[in-house]
Amino acid sequence: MPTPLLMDHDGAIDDLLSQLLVLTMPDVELIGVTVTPADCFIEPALESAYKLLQLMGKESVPLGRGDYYGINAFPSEWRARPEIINALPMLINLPQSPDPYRYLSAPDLIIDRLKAADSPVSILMTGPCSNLVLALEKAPELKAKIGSIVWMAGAFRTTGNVQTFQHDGSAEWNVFWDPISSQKLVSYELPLTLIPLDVTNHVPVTKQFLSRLATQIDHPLSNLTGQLWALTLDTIPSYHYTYFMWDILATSYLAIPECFTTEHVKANVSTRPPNAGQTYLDDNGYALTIATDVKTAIFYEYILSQFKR
Ligand code: AGV
Ligand code: CA
Repeated sequence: MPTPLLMDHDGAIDDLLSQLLVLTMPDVELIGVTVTPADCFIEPALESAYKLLQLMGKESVPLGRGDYYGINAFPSEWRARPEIINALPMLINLPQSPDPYRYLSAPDLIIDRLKAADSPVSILMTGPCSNLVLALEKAPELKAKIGSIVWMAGAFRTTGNVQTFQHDGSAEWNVFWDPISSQKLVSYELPLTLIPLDVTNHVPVTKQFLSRLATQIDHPLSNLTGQLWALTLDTIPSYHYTYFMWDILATSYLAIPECFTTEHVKANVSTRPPNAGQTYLDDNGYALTIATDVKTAIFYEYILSQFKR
């Protein structure tokens, strides 16, 4: 029996790549996708999410619309990038997607799907965690329906990737967007595994990887994902950032957990300047698991083989 999975993502290119990757996994049954308006604008991101479901023959998977906006907005230049995706040749002529304002709100879809589940649900988050926290505040009894949570978030023994005013650079963006919800989620002590920058720093999007992917171009998924990844190479501002396989690595954890080194820690989240959104180890904090290392060669091979289907 495949594990039921709820995915919440925030519409950036690697989030959409992650949604595709989930749809290639035989042991996972996607029971809902919710989108957070963080690293995206919500309407084009929901359209992309729907198109990718269509492409994989899974348009029956329900989508939920994130209506809650976090505390610290992502730069608009990043949020606008995914618009290009809907115009790619493999996606532009798919049947029109539904009006995004007809979808359930994201927390309501999460509640609905958890309620309906008759076995423990896995949750994958590749953006901020606000939708899940809103759902669990509204229906706390549904925590019992959650089997595990995997979240691309945080930075523990490495620097963060937020560079902005009133900030010391220690936070990772998915946590920084809504530090209050992040702190709440950690405080619930659910079976939570974070895939932080400590481990995603090991997996940049490399030309070598893209070149190998391009040799499989006869497979439509390799063709499309190769184009999506190519769009990430001019990430803004390029002198600061490399595009990493942040969300893709977190998603892979569902399928190849044995390739990761993990550690059980106690940790907490700061909600105030100068380090709002910093995730830090703290003996008086909350129990959670963090990934600290990954067998990178096996990981890249796994991605190449999934997109060869
Ligand atoms: O902090 C990593 C998270 C991941 O979920 N996102 C991108 C991934 O989807 C935010 C982010 C950090 N640096 C970025 C980001 C960049 N240069 N461009 C777009 N998003
Ligand atoms: Ca993301």
